[in-house]
Formats: sequence, C-alpha cells, structure tokens
Amino acid sequence: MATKIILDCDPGHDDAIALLLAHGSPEIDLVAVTTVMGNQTLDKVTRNALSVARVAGITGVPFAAGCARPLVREIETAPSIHGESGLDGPVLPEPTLELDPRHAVDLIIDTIMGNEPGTITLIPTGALTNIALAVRKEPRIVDRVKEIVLMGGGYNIGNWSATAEFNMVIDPEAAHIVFNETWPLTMVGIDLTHQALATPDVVASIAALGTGPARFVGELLDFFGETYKDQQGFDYPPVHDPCAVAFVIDRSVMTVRRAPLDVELTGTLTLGMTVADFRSPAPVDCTTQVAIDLDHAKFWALIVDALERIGDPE
Ligand SMILES: [Ca+2]
Repeated sequence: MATKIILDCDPGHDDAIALLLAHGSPEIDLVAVTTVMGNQTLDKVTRNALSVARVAGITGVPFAAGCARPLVREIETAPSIHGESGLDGPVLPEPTLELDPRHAVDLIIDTIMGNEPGTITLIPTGALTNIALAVRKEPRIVDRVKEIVLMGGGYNIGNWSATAEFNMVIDPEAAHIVFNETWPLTMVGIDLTHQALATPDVVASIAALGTGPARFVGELLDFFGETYKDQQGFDYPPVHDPCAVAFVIDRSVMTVRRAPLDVELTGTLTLGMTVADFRSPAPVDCTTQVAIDLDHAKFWALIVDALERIGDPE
C-alpha cells in the first residue's frame, strides 16, 4: 500500500523536484501539500508550489499556505540560491489549482487526526515553523503520525553559516520543538544531500525523457547549478529535498544511524547548528536517526522513473 505523505515545503528548486518525485511514485500517496516561508516569501513559495502542481498534473490534493515568518526571528530568504521568484529558471505556468482556505497548520492537523493512527508521514523540506505550531496546537499528532522524515541540518557541516544549514538556522526555535518530541524522526541533512549531486549523466537521462516536466526539471537544474557554483563552489548542484521523499519510497536508498538530536539556540558561532550525539550505544528511548550515505544511482533512478510516469500531463 502506498505511504500517505504531507509535503511541507518552500519551493525552491529542490522542493519542486521533491514534489514531482512524490507525485510520480506509486509508493507515495500525496495527501496534502503545505507551504512555509524560507527560500522566498510565503506568497512566492506558495505560488511556486501551485505552478509546479500544474507542471506535474497534480489535481485533487489540497495545497495550503502556512507561516509567513519564523516563530521568533525575522524572516530570512535565499534569493542568492533560488532567485527573486524562489524558482528562477523555467517559465512558471499560471496555477490552475485553488489554494485550500485552511492555514497549513490546520490542514496538517486535520489530515493527521482524520486518518488512521500511524498512517501519515510528514516530510518537511523547509523551516519547521508549521510543524512546530501544529504540534503545539494539537499535541496528539505526535503519537498519531507514522514518522517524520525531514530535510535539514547536518551533523558535520553547515551551508548558511559555517555550522548551520539554512532550514534550521532561519527558525531554530521551531527545529528545537520538533526535535524534542517523541515521534520517530529521520534527519536527512546536508552530509547526505551533498551526495545527491545532479551530475552530467543524471541531467542527460532526465533530458532524454523529452517531456514538459523533464524539461522543467532540466531548467531548474541549470539555474540551481549556476547559483551553487557561484555561491557555494559546487561543480554540480546538490538536490537536497527529494532525498527525504526517496527515503520514504525506498529505505535502501540511504544508510542511517540512530542518535539523539538537538539544535543550538544560543551559540554565537553555532546558532541553528544541529548536534547528533553519536556516542554509543544510543539511549533505548532515542526515536531519532540521521542519514549517512546515499546510493546516488538508486536515488536518481527514482527521480527519472517518477518523471517517466508523470509523462506529459498537458
Ligand atoms: Ca526546501
């Protein structure tokens, strides 16, 4: 049976590919999409999510907008990586889906509480603001979700600062709330996602599909590749967010290690740094784990397969 997921995202080039991967994979039943400020303002990332829905041919799935700023801090966006629109590169089609009238936090709660216990997987690929507010508003979701598989953080490296990853450092208080609940949680951080490089062979196999959505992904990767080269010194762009979706599709796409997790809230050099305690053995009550090694070929095969299944919706 397909796994029901809520994708909580801030599209974002890699979020867009995560959405396409979720929609095109038979192992996934996409039941809701929620947005949060991050890569760009809430209005922009929400419009981007709806544009990607049109590209992918997604219908009948509620999309809801969430938090327009972090819990405590001022909003910080990433135009240097994602451009002024948040999804620069391809022409973004006019959305055809109507936005759900509910706030993302309420759509998340309604979806988790309205489904059988242990059936909804949360996949956050942006700041954890919506998830933190949802668990404060309805604490019963902790025992009710199947698991959380999030993209963010890292146990060795940072990207937005020397020690912190973007999704974590823009709302560390939200991350603190999410990491300190007892739900099963997998952190797919940049130690892992920096292995998910869109290498020339990958780009060629996507281009060979020849469909509209494949061209869209190619244009996303062109822009993302340029900014990652200029801003972060990468030869090829690391495509972070689909890694979390891939893990839900196929556990064997990466190795993981159990470890207690937390996030730094007060450091002057380490604000937003995620800390995984790798001392052995992990406590018996530890419900968190971190992603270690990616199977690059298997990961990209999932994305190519999903795009192939999506075909040409328009
Ligand atoms: Ca994202």
